[in-house]
Amino acid sequence: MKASTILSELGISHLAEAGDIAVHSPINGELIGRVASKTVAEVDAALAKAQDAFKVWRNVPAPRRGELVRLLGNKLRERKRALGSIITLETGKILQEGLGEVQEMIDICDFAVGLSRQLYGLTIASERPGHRMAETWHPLGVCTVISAFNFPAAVWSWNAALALVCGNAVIWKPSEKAPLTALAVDRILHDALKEFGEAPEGLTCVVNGGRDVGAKLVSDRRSSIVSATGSTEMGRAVGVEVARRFGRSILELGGNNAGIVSQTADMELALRGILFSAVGTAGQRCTSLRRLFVHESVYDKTVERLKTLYGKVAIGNPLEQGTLMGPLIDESAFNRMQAALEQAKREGGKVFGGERHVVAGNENGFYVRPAIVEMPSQTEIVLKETFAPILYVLKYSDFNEAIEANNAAAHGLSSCVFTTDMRESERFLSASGSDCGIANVNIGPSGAEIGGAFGGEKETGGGRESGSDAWKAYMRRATNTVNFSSALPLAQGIDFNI
Ligand code: UN1
Repeated sequence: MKASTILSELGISHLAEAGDIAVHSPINGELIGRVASKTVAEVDAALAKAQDAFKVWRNVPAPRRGELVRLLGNKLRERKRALGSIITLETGKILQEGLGEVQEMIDICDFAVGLSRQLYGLTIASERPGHRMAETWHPLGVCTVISAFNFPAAVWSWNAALALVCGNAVIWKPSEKAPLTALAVDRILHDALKEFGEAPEGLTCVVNGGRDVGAKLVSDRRSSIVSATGSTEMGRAVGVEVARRFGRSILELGGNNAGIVSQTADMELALRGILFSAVGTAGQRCTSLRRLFVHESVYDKTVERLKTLYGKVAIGNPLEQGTLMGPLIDESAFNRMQAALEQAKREGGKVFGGERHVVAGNENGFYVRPAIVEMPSQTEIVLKETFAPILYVLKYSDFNEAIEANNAAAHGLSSCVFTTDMRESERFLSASGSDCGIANVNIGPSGAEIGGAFGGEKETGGGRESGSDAWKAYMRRATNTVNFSSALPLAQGIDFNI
């Protein structure tokens, strides 16, 4: 499959011709497009336009706003294959996962359409006679979405689908490593907007660019909501900047996700779960499994079987059927992985795999064998998130100790336990169990459905996106008290008469 064919099928070849951002496919290093960065002045203009659009959009009834998102979902269904392919070309994830990412977009559109008729507020019993209390949810303003390379389309859609039905305008700053996917999605959205026919101009836009573009968006008060996905380092800077002006931020940062394999685990199921979450997407999901605590009685068997499975993983061109693991995003990701493995060795680790894997015809891609590293304890490197297919495996003897080990990481995104012992699973999910935003039983930590709130605690940033009541972060709440009596009783029984 040629990049130019996919780009023209998506109608963006003319947009991917000239500009300062060169896009190389991680599959083979080939230059597949060039995209122009916006200037700070252009970002300023986009913010002004988005704010004007918001002022119109907030008065469009929410179910009508849902219609735009319904049309977007339909267009995504039609373009699923082409969009999934450009995601694969640009990120190196296997086509199954590229298509899965588009499916995730379709799912959140469906969710948001339903939500557009369910932006419910509470009615509240007033303590005063002849009074009614209620809360109403209103649109907030411009929602700026900053997305990462590894989910270059789905993360935008979790935010945009919700933000749009909630009555906000949306500005998107994609990763510099995946600007073509963003242009393709923007093109599809443009078709939906055209068919919808009555959305204000400037309601949505893509602003490609580097740090200056990001900094402008983050510091400008017109970005009422900043939803940022990426590293903890980036999130720390964004969070502080947004807080400085009392804006609202939704942070979805890294994860150093763990799994526990109990002596009662269904081993076949556990092995499949571990493999998908540690090796899938070449370990480049924020939910990837990175630390595994195995009960001492099943430790040797688990490690041995994992090594056998790892040896069978088909590594290669992610566009080819049968491939389970594509390349890392770029050379620096490869270097970071190698440095982590070196440090693990220095810290007493026994490394299996992890070396560069040459794929014939794609010699410029950074393919690796996934690594299993047996560690004596949670050393410095184990407690660091390395965005690569490295699985640190450790032994435990007591379940409480395993929970503590799970919670020892600075991040708190996702976690899981493989067990058939109900006491263990319930303990893991309880208040004194996993401290993560996602805690699973007999499922790996990655591959969440959109229906649940997605995000995590501690250095993961605390934000929630996607399902459940995550929509509330995209709206402002007003508490209304209406007095329909002819008296004016004060709350708390205060007497204030002259
Ligand atoms: C991410 O890696 O940024 O739960 C998001 C998952 C996917 C989303 C991952 N649904 O693995």
